[in-house]
Order: sequence, then C-alpha cells, then structure tokens
Amino acid sequence: MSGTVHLERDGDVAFLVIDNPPVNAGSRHIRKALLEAIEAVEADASIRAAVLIGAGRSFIAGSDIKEFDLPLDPPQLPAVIAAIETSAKPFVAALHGAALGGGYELALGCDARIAVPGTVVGLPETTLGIIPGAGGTQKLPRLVGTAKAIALICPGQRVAAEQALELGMIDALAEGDLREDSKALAVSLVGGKKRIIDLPVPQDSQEAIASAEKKALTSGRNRPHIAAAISHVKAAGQKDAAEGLAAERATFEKLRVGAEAKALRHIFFAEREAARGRPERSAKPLPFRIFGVVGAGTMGAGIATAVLQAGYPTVLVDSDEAALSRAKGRIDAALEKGVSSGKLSAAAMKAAQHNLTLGFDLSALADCDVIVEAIIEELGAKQKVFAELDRLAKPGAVLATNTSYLDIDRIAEATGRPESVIGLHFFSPAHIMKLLEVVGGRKSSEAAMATGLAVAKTLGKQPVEAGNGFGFIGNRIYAAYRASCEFMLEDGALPHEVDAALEAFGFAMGPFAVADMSGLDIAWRMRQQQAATRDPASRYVHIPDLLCQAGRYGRKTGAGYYRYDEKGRAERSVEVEDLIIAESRAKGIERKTLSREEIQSRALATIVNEAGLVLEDGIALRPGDIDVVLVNGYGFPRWTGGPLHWAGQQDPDRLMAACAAFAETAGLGKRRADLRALGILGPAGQPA
Ligand code: T1G
Repeated sequence: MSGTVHLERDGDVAFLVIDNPPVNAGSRHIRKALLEAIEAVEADASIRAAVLIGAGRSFIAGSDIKEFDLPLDPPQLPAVIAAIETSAKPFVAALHGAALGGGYELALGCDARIAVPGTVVGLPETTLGIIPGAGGTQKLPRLVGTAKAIALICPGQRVAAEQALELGMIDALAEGDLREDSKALAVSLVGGKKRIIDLPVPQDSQEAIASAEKKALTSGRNRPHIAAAISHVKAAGQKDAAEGLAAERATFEKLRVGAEAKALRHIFFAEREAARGRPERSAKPLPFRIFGVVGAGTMGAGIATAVLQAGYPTVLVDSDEAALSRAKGRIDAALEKGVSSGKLSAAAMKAAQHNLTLGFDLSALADCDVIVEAIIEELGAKQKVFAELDRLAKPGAVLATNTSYLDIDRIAEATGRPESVIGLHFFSPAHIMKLLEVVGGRKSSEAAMATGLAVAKTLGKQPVEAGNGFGFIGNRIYAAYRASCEFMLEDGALPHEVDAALEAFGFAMGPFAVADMSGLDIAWRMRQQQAATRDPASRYVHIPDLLCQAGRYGRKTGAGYYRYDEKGRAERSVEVEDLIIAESRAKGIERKTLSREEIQSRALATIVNEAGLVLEDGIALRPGDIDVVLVNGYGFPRWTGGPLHWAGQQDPDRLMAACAAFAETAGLGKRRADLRALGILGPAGQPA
C-alpha cells in the first residue's frame, strides 16, 4: 500500500497533494485516497474550488505499472475522474515533472491544466502495449483534433509544456509559483465547470486523418494496440461520450492482460534494473565534468556529440588535422539536426559548440575526468594510446575504450592503473543509439564501473553492465545469430528468404540487409584476426569471405549480398546466389528449401542458446539485461520483451528441440546452454 493524498486548505481553495514517491504512480491506494479527498471537497461547503498537485518531483507519472499484473481494484481511475467531472466545483490540475498516462488523463478530467515550464505531458500507454484506459482517446481529440490525437497517442509522444500549451493540451504555463498560479486559476473558475468530455471534436479532413493513421501504423509496426488506439480516437465524437469511454476501457482491460503488454512491461522494468548494474555494488561514481575523446573518426565524433549534447566540456583529440576538421563538421551537423528535430534547443547547441575543444596531442586531455578512446579496432594501437594516457591523464581519471570486441584486460595491462580502465561500448551512431555496454575488466575498480554506469545515464543512454568476454553481450550473440543465418545459406536458403523470414518475426532488418548496410569488410577483418584461434570443430561458412574477396562490401560498394540500384534499392543478385549454390555443392551439402518458420526457429534458437551461454559465462548479470541489449541495440522486436522473455513464453519442449537442431547444424564445437538450469524456459503447455 504506497503513498497518500494530503488535503490542505488555502482559504476557500483545497489542495489535494498526491504523495507517492518516487514518481507519484497512480496506485490503487492513491486512487482510493484521491476519491476520498474529492468527496471531502464536495461535502465541504466552505471549499469553492480545488487543485490537484504532486508532492516531490512530479505530478502523477502514470498508473502504477507494478499493479498491471494484478486485478483492477476499485476505485478504478475512470471513477475517480468521474467524481471530479460530476462535482459542481472547479478542479485544476497543477503539473510539474511528468503528467503521463493516467496522470494526464486525471488532468484531462479537471476543468483546467496549468504546468511549470519543462513539465512533460502525454499518453505513452502504447509503449506498454495498451491504450489510454481512462478517457485519453476520447478527450485528447476534443482538444487537438483527431489527426493530431492519433499522431500523439500512437507513438506515445511526450510533449513539453510549452508545446502542450500551443496544442491546447494545457491551458496555462505557471510563470511564478505553481501553487499561487493554480489557486488563482481555480478561483477564476468558481461557479462553472469546463468538462472536456462535453466539447465537440474539432473536424479534421479525412485526408489528414488518413495520413496520420497510415504514419502511425507504419511507425507502430502495425501492432494491434496501435490499431486499437486509432480506432478509439476516430470514434471520439462519433458516438455518445459514455459509450466511447466504456468502449475504450474495455479495449484497455483486454490489452492490459495480453502477452504483448506483459512483454513491454518486462522490458520497461528490465531497462531500469539493467541501469543499476551489479546490485551488490556499493561504490559511488567518481565526480566527472570534463570529457576527453581520442579519435576523430565516425565513432569518436558521435561520442563527442553525445557528450556535448548532454552539456559537458569535451576535448576531442586526433593527430590528423583533416580528421579533426571532418569530425567538427559532423558534430555541427548532428547538433543542427538535433535542433531542427526539436530534440535540442538552439541555446543548447551553442553551448555544446562552445564546449568543444579540438586537440592534436593527447596532452590536451590532461584535465579530463573521463576519457573515451575510439580509435581503430587494433589491439597494438589501443595499447599504445593507453600507455600514453597513463602518462598524461590526471590521477583518478576513468580511461574507457570503445572497443567492440577486443580484450579490455590486454588494453588495461598497457597502463599502470588497470583499476581505472573500463569499456564503454557505444553503438553507431553514438549520439543517437541508446544502448551503451559498460564493460568491466578483471582489474576494473567498482568505482570506475559505477562511474561508467553514471556516465551512461547522464548521456541519456541505456546502460547494461557486461563482462570482458569476446563481443561482450550484444556482438557475441549477434555474431552467433549471423553465423546461423550463414549456415542456412549453405543449407538451402537464399539471402532474401532469410531476411524476409526474420523481418516477418519483427526484426527491423534481416541479417544480410544489415551486413550490407554496416559493411561486410568489418566482420571480415574480425574473422581474419580470429582465424588463428577459431575452433576447427565449429562450422565455418566462406560465403561472406568470398563476397569480400570479390570487393562486394555491401551498400558502400554498390553490392554485397544484394546489388543496389542508383537509388540504393536492394535487388537480388544472381551472381551471389550462384556463388552460394556453388559453395553448397563444394561442401557436398544437398540444398533444401527452408520454410519461414524453420528459418525463424533456427535463428531464434541460436540467439537463445548464445544468450544462455553469455549468462553461464557470467558476461551478463541477468536474463533481462540481455533482453535490453538485443532490443535496444540489435533491432530485436521490443513487443516480444526480448529473446529471453520470448523464450519463456514458448513451449519448452519445442524450444529445446529447436536448440538441439541448431546445435546439430552448427557443428560439433557448439556448446549448448542449460536453459532449464538458467530458469529461461517457461512452464510446459505454453502455446506453441
Ligand atoms: N508505475 C510504477 N513505477 C514507475 C512508473 C509507473 N508508471 N514510472 C516509473 N516508475 C518507477 C521506475 O520503475 C523506477 O523505479 C522509478 O519509478 C524511477 O523511474 C490508465 C494504465 C516518469 C518519465 O508510461 O516514463 O497510466 O527502478 O528511472 O528516468 O491510461 O519513469 O527506482 O525501482 O524511469 O526520472 C503510463 C512511465 C502508465 C510513465 C521518470 N505512464 N515512467 O523517468 O525515472 S500506463 C508511463 C516514465 C497508464 C492509464 C494507463 C519515467 C518518468 P526504480 P525512472 P526517470
């Protein structure tokens, strides 16, 4: 039972103060306490108006997601909102921090909404696989029109107060004290009610609605809850308000207990748990203010942009003047794009540009608290840089490498301070991709790791702690998945068939389209570096090497697994398909057609098995961390909850059989994870 609602008096205005740290989630206890307070306001003739306000850092950030797996206890939120709307007295919602989901729906039940600048409002329920369930789909269209309501609700858009005022989502900005301004607003409404539900829906053109609907379905990957949200928004104003509200609630209650909502709730909490890193770590982050980045290539420029966007002074060093100048151009372009997309204010861009210092020599990093190395993926070169950093960096500075798969310990041993060396593995483009693997070497100190996690959060990234194994968490699992898909090419599938099957499962792009986009030569170079240590027992596919030897590096050379026309459109390549068929023949493999289901089964079994090995090897702390990595960094469909949550929803016998079949095709060297011992398998009898 969490939180409470204090009823305070200020003259003849009542303040209902919602107090349920940390984000004033609208728990069942809060709903009950709110309803009692509203009834008390109603019964007290000396109270002429009321204000709802949040204690602490926020208004109500939404209904309590932790209760979604429990039965819906009365009073449910619609009843609380109805009590406000049927009251003869005006209620004002005084907003700060976040008023999201049920919190914003409560505000929509009030007669007016006032917010302090910087407040965020919105209806992000679709990010949890549901739809607004307390009037959001019926009231927001009455404020902003049908097309705009679709554009806001379907992506779960969070709107800053200033924009919300322009849209009519709030009625006023509190320029002074929120309590005083909200009280004045409440008093100004005495004697009347301004119920949104009584307003007509402003008429939009059919074209505008159709265009918003198409965009929402496309970016929402045609998920059922997106279609449902659209349907209810379009119904607003078309039928009796009570009927519209009841229909919305029924759909919300149905979606709320569905597999997709359960999966999205899992990933919501898994992301927050992952960000905490090792639970037993007591070390606090070291203080940091000035960042250094070594290497002005794509990654270095991206990392510098991410740090500058967060508002930190950044020294970017490269011995190549031309590289520095190119990086400066990339950084300015990225910052300008941030402003044009509304993600960054013009002032923040100016501050970021002012915060950038370019240097040609590592000595320019002498005052940096955190230094991220992002030079070529070559161990010797990195060891040389770290030996220099050891000589130049201030005592206590955290020395991070952005390596994708090299051994952190080998890099750390080049310094006299291995306890300060960690991995900060960014994903390209580094200023956009949220995932950041924080990798601990054998000697990395707890303080350095705590600092790495804190840096990730400060940069607005999704941190996941990883152990120092080849490819850490994501690249290791992805490498196994890609190898499994290459096996399928030899066994009978063609690139477009594999890509289509995995895009049908929900991947944003299939593995061969991804390979062409990122460049086949990068993995080729990695395979060449690993050739000496490759397990001779494990199956090896030469097809990608042959493509690279033919100069087919992917999009950047106009041809890879696919050929690309002048507009960059991918087309099947007869040359590649002939090469694949010839490779099967050379290996004595009798090709057979693989069905879409078989392709999906083999690929997913590979991912689940490798994820299990990552857990067995202690590279990931929790199964949920692996879900967070694959969803945030590799296009694994979020609505499945990630590979291990997905695995737990499968029929265990079927999944184990698929893993056995995969191991068979992968060759004798492939270890099988003990999924049952790892607790990954779900109960028997799950839907197949
Ligand atoms: N319910 C329960 N716990 C929540 C919560 C929520 N709605 N939101 C956050 N938390 C916990 C979170 O797990 C973490 O816990 C702590 O609060 C801080 O969160 C009827 C049904 C508000 C912008 O989707 O977007 O209303 O890890 O780390 O970065 O139509 O939290 O400390 O133990 O994210 O400052 C709709 C979800 C619900 C908002 C703050 N609402 N939350 O971000 O902190 S559905 C949402 C957020 C709904 C109605 C339907 C963010 C935040 P712990 P945090 P933050």
